[in-house]
Amino acid sequence: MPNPGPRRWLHVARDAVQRSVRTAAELAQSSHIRLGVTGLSGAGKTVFTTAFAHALAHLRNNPAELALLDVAMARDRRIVRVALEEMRGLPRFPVEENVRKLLAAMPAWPEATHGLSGVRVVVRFAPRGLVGRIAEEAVLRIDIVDYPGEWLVDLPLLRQDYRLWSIATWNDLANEGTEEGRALGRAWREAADAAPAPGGIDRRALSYGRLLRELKGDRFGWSWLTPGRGLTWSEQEWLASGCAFFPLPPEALASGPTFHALNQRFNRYVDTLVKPFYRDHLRNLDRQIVLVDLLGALSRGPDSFHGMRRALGAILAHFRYGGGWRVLRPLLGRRIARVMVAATKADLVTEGHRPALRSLLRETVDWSVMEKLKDYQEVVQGRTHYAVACLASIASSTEEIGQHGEIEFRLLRGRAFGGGGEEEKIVPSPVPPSLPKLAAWPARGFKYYLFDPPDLSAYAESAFPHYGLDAAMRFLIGDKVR
Ligand SMILES: Nc1nc2c(ncn2[C@@H]2O[C@H](COP(=O)(O)OP(=O)(O)OP(=O)(O)O)[C@@H](O)[C@H]2O)c(=O)[nH]1
Ligand SMILES: [Mg+2]
Repeated sequence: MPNPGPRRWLHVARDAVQRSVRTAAELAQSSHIRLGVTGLSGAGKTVFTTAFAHALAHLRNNPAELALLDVAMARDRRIVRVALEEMRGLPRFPVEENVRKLLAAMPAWPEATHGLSGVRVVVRFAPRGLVGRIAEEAVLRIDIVDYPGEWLVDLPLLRQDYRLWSIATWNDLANEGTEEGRALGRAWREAADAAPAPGGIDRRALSYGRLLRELKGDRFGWSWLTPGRGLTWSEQEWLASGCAFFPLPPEALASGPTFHALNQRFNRYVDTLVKPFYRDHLRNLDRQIVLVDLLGALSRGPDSFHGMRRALGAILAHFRYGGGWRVLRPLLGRRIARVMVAATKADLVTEGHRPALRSLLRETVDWSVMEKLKDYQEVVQGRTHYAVACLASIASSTEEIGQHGEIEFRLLRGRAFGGGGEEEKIVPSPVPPSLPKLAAWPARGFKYYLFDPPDLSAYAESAFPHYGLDAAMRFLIGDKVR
């Protein structure tokens, strides 16, 4: 009788080799993406993240309807399963709760974000090609962090100290924006033209906070004023943080107890709030979508539009682009390999105006690469893939043809914003294809109207109606699901 010992040993060895080849193949095909969703407050980050996670979670259910990622992949049913998980150390981003509110009989947009939260979307799929023959399954993990847009505006503080910040802010309050906004800034400066005694610091901080709110509000929409938490926190939270600061007149920026106290508060704010936020959630991104609410800024007027442009420019200077090789990451840190810049809420204009929206976006974002994107919607520069797009994460309107006498025109139909479900028809303003100059702003302004979300009850198990979400997903993660 042959001795079974060596043969059994051979079987065990072969199984072990096969298993490790399979694991290596799965690992080679698996990836982990930190997807940065970047945008000022109200740009559409929370709606995007909700729609993105909801679409992926139901990718298996509606392959035909959704041209997401790679059509063949969905059609071949190669998506094995998708799960939404928490990210360690962060409260869970409430995808399900946001979806529930959107699916309700009286659907509602998610509320403005007040703190940090995160979600990990885990996509298990059957890889294609040689790897597919060896490995049964690969995994794509996508991490997204949501935060209040106001926190982004603080990034320039990382490169300033209190003295520099104070001089620049004091100056901007009187010289930026339109005359009406400036008048408000000047009035505050006149009332605050000397350093307060140490006992009056908190009172002055509160009055600066109120000025920020007024200038940030719909009337002016100055989105670049700092500190951002002065806007998102209540007055009590702001004072209790021990970080409530404000600018002093330049001649008061000498030593003295008030200057010293404000300097300390500024440093505490940057060290305990701005730096950790940047280090933990913004510095090490792999992919990024920059959401820009051009239509909202145009509607609010020139202060808002040009202020948004300025804030965006200062923020984007803090991200590191350049893609790069995985093996060099420990040495060089992560760099963003793919970035899409998208004009959000594109459903608030008719289709014919979206090319103008895209071209306005190219001029608004002050990157040299945007020039190349004039002719192409995607380019590669310095090992980073760039794309420019129009996006409606959730389309709230449908387009119709209206008639006035002999003349036909395009209009939008949707549920009036805050109108209890009432439908209305709207003709939005044309979109200016290039930067409107402050002095040449149209007298009646630009009018784009928000809608309430539409009836989404049919979409509990499938992606919401959208414009361009599939293209965004394909660009941002499609190459990782092969
Ligand atoms: N029509 C339409 N409206 C949208 C869309 N995305 C966002 N909105 C509108 O814009 C508002 C703000 O969107 P959010 O996603 O909350 O914005 P955010 O960037 O998270 O803002 P913060 O949390 O304040 O930083 C929503 O309440 C909607 O009214 C969209 O895809 N289509
Ligand atoms: Mg939000």
